[in-house]
Amino acid sequence: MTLIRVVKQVQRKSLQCPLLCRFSSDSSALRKGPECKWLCGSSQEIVSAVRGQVEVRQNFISEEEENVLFKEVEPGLRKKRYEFDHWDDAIHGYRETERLQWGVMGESILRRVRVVAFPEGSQLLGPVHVLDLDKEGYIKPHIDSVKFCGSTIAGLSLLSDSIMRLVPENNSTDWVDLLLSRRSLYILRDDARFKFTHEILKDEDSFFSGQKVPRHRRISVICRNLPV
Ligand SMILES: O=C(O)CCC(=O)C(=O)O
Repeated sequence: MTLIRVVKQVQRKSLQCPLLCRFSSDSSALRKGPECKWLCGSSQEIVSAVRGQVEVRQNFISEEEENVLFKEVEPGLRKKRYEFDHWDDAIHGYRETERLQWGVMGESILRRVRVVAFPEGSQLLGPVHVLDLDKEGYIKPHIDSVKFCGSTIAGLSLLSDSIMRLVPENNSTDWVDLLLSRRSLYILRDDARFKFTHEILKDEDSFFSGQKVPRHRRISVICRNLPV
């Protein structure tokens, strides 16, 4: 995994504790916001800090489009084994590939991603990164390499819901959770991408606002821009 630099792996208390999630469900400010369906955090301040720099577009692709992308990437992934044993890897239980050429429908989905996610004129990393997480797999807290990736990361989630957690690099007690529903598109920009670690929680820790979010096998299709 060349694109990811693990910056820290912090031992944090189990954050599925309903008390810690109460903030999101009790806050009338958040309850009124459209993003409350997919954004919660340890405090109002931390949620405000990422607002505008994180976005989840639920149902960004249809079931048919999910199937098209799955059929494109599955044959290549199937040739590889899930990797579990590298203790120092940022990812546990994964296989991955990169894809430059897509079929007509795949290409048109990716065009839509590029239009909504990246600043106009942004130079994009050519190959699209495809990451297949086993049901037991998870991604540890990391910040993507600033050498290889620019200000924006955009990913489609196939096959499973999951929780992406962001933690400020300089304060590991605060956190923000994004509910990445199956077929959604998430976008991380600027400080949310540079100053927060991000991770995908393992199934046993996968809760949103106190509600269990079962994590199955999950494939993400991730686009990035280049550093300026
Ligand atoms: O699977 C995902 O959507 C997240 C991937 C990730 O953390 C990364 O590529 O930096």
